[in-house]
Amino acid sequence: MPRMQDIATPTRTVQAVCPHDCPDTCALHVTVQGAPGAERVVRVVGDPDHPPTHGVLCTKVSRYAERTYHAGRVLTPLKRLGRKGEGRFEPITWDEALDTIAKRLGAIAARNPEAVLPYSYAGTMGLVQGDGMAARFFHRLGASLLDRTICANAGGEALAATYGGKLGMRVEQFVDSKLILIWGSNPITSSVHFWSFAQQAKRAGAKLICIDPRRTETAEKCHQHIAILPGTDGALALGLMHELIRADALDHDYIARHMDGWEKLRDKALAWTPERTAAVCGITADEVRGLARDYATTKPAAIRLNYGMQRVRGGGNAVRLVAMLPCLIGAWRHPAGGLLLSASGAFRAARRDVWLQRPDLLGPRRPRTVNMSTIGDALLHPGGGDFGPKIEAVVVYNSNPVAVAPDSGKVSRGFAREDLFTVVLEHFLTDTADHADIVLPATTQLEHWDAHTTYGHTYAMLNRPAVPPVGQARSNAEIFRALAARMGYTEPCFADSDELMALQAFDPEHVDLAELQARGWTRLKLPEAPFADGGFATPSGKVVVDAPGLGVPDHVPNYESVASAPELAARYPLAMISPPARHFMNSSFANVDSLRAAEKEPRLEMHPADAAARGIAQGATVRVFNDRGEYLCKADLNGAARPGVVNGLGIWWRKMGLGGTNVNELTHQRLTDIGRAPAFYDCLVEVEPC
Ligand SMILES: Nc1nc2c(c(=O)[nH]1)N[C@H]1C(S)=C(S)[C@@H](COP(=O)(O)OP(=O)(O)OC[C@H]3O[C@@H](n4cnc5c(=O)[nH]c(N)nc54)[C@H](O)[C@@H]3O)O[C@H]1N2
Ligand SMILES: Nc1nc2c(c(=O)[nH]1)N[C@H]1C(S)=C(S)[C@@H](COP(=O)(O)OP(=O)(O)OC[C@H]3O[C@@H](n4cnc5c(=O)[nH]c(N)nc54)[C@H](O)[C@@H]3O)O[C@H]1N2
Ligand code: SF4
Ligand SMILES: [Mo]
Repeated sequence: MPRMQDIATPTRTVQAVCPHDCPDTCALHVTVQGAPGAERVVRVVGDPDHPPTHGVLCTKVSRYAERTYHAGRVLTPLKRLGRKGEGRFEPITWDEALDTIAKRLGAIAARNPEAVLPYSYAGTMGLVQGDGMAARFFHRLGASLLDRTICANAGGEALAATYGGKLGMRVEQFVDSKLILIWGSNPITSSVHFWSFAQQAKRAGAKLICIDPRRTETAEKCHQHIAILPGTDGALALGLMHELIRADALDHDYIARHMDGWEKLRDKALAWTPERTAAVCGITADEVRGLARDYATTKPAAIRLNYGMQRVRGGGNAVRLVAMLPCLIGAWRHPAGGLLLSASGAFRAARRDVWLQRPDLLGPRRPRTVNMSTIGDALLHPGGGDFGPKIEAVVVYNSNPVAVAPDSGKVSRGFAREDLFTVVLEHFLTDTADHADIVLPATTQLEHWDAHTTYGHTYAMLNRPAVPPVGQARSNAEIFRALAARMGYTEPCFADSDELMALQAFDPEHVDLAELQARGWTRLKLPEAPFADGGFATPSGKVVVDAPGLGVPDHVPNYESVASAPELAARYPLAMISPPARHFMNSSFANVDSLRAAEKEPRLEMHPADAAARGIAQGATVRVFNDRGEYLCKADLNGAARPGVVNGLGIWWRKMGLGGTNVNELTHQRLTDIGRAPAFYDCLVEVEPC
């Protein structure tokens, strides 16, 4: 907000990028005001010239100044005073903080560097403040590697097994689609710019169909909503194939030239009649037939898949099956046909990962890999056997695992271990930071350099710092650079500045660096219709049906569902999904008052019949529980939940929850069929009034 004395002060605008784990990766214009050295951000708006995001921001990031100048911002290094988790700290100097950390990590690494674990995800998706200098540091140390599976790995590896990479339609092309299946995706919440393209298509006559267990705000605005049971998308895809075969709606020429092994899948699909499909998916046979008819006859047909459908046991197989549908009808022939889950593979050649991350600093060492999705079990492991050494130190940046990782009762017990040395680089005292021995104040996107790729469009992006660091904050890269110096690492790469790393993050062969620096963004040179004539990124150039090590895809039922686990369902009969809250970004923004006010309070959407059977009224406080734990929240009978399914919206900070837990107290650590990812939406619970 402008202060009175600044009203007359001239402003300037800085070109920036939204850092969040959102497919849209908006270009930002940051307005700065004040004398040099004392500048403040007064406004954050979208860049109207950036084609995929055209000047519009979501509510969350238009409040970015509020987040940056939040009273709860960590402004100095902190040392823990109370018990782990209590959140009591005292300020210390940077020297004391860095010396303490270097001494502890050095001592552990002298015994076995694999006992040190870096833990990070996509608090920022930047190439510099993500795994740039941090990766160099941990490679040089020889720390354990982290398997970054928590979000997109089931779908990502499934797509790679099918198309050869995370590749798909150009998002701008959806405006010309005539049928759009919005499948496991709630773009009004999670990708507003895709939604605006879909709206344009709708105005031009396209039909929009949403396939989602929840009646989302997006489902409300589509022509049709098919409310399938969680974890049954693979069955629905097979049922659609059955109908495409039966109606002979297949593009035989496209299949013959660009698919490898269709016959093997064809036999499987023939067993999935509309009746069988409907029974598994919890919908009607007419819905299956109608959807197949629309998909076979409306051209061009496009599928916007998102990661919602792959957070179940069979999520990888389901994505493989859905990804084959556009090949069967030759939808890829048209630029506005095909499928988009993630386009991040388009940047593979453009980003200079090896230079940024320097895996060569490992030398001959081959550290073990720890899966971030099972961090609860990993921290509680006594060490030994296949696991390797007990984890003695964790360095967390860009992530809030105590809130976001599954089975969080175990995660918080792991982080509460008195013998664990924990360092957290953060903006705020999150649930995870509360467990730290040392908290280090990190800069936000408005205070540091970065370079960005994205998974929702195909522009390379550059973020310039708008203001100097707030308080004593330092960028992640600056912190790891300083730690490297304390540890005595003398390789010249530890002297690279943030600015140099951001400006050199892309390969000039693939990215127009002059345009990137001048405008803040530049489009990758890619074909309008990527697979119009095949050319998939697989070794054969064809879509792979029978993938090495994976076989022919099939419907894989949930670990936990009424159909697949009847004994468990006798005690816990409701399937719970926990999709994103509109005003939060995972657990980020849960502490921004205006956004939390918009979300009101932790809630569980229930179907009125499921609520009535349990004596639960609208707004009542309920106890949601299973063998793993309990979560207290408010029942919301708003019409969004289908019978048998409850929706626990958003990842609230545990300490804001009525009972000190959040929805992940109920989720488990079993992994998906492909990609070693969490099955957050594969979860049975019971609910009672409280
Ligand atoms: N506002 C907001 N935006 C976000 C996020 C956020 O937390 N808040 N998170 C960001 C992140 S980290 C990511 S990875 C992206 C994408 O994150 P996604 O989680 O893919 O986000 P959504 O687009 O909300 O889509 C998920 C949808 O899938 C539905 N769903 C759940 N289970 C199933 C199922 O078994 N089958 C089907 N068909 N649907 C199912 C849910 O009800 C939900 O509507 O969004 C990003 N954008
Ligand atoms: N039940 C359930 N659980 C889920 C999901 C779900 O749908 N349901 N979604 C899952 C998904 S898709 C994802 S991606 C994960 C997300 O999990 P996380 O990646 O952990 O995401 P956030 O909760 O947003 O936490 C990011 C943290 O990074 C910090 N941060 C941001 N920028 C910087 C920076 O520049 N430097 C430093 N040091 N810190 C920074 C923020 O303040 C924030 O606390 O959660 C997963 N968990
Ligand atoms: S969170 Fe997504 S929609 Fe919002 S500003 Fe960032 S990139 Fe844009
Ligand atoms: Mo994610």
